[in-house]
Amino acid sequence: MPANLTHQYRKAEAAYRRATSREEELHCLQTMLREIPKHKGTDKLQSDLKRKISQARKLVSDAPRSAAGHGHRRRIPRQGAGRAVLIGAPNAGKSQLVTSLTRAHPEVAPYPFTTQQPQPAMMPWHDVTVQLIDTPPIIVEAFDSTLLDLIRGADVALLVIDAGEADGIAATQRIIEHLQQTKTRLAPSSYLDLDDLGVSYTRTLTVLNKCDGPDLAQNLPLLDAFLPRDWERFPISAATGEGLTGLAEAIFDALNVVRVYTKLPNNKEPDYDRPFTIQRGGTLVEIAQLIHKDLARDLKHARVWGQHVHDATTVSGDYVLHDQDIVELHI
Ligand SMILES: Nc1nc2c(ncn2[C@@H]2O[C@H](COP(=O)(O)OP(=O)(O)OP(=O)(O)O)[C@@H](O)[C@H]2O)c(=O)[nH]1
Ligand SMILES: [Mg+2]
Repeated sequence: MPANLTHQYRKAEAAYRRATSREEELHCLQTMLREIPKHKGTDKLQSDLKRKISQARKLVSDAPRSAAGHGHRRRIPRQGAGRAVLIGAPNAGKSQLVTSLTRAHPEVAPYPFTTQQPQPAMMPWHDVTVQLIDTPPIIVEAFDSTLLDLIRGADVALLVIDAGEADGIAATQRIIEHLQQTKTRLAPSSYLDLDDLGVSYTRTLTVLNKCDGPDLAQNLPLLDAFLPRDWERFPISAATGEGLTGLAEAIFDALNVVRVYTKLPNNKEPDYDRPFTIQRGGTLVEIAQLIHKDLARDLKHARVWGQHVHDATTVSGDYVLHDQDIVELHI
């Protein structure tokens, strides 16, 4: 894989994975082609992108206006610093986990197929929120492919497993294997397959739920038999709350964003209540764009406070931001 794909390319790639219309897909592919470093190592990727762009152009121009989007995608607007989708076998405890991490009250019941529709809820984490999406259970024999768009478009998937039950673990194995046959797969990190740009991998945290029960230790070898070691595991109990602080932190980390506080030149303190979040590796100009496009155009410099710089260091638009930097923008 070409190692030197830039932040701008990665950003367009992430946007492509969560695009909800053909037009948006086309736009992201064009950005990816523009941003890809042009050298021998990326020749194949460049030609794949060109092919995908011409396919996407055709789809956009062929589709009647009203059907320009993917008709089947039920859109849940993105909110907060990022999106995590909870997936898993029936009765694994997905809805209980959403209940414990948010203020929402999805139905939780001791029988399968309780959740019928994807439902968003917001998880507070320090000074930001993260969107969690509870989903209906996955049964591979009756797989609902609309779930694939949610998995593909999420920043992170939480694969919730009833680790107290051998059946729950076996069902999870079938889910992973089933997804492996589709173009939307689970993996320890998120990326598009460079050999086939249609295949998307979503970063996955494996959540071993119901660890309050007695059977976790004896079930672990069942998990080891198919779950690769580099898939991060989080033993938790959604019912008692055990392990949830660490899980919430891992969810935020997996979003791969940084929080940035802005401050007006005349104010002593920044606005701590509403940090901006941008993808890790993003620059000062991106923050200016989020505030106003004119600000990005007119930006002269900024002063930055944070753990990685001396207080009030003067920086230019290409300064790469760190988590919890405070910036004072000057035009
Ligand atoms: N002991 C124990 N029970 C749990 C835990 N989490 C969930 N449960 C129970 O497991 C059952 C199923 O929980 P749900 O949250 O409804 O499971 P789900 O994965 O949303 O189920 P579907 O919507 O059918 O896919 C309920 O009886 C919960 O009380 C846990 O950590 N420990
Ligand atoms: Mg449920």
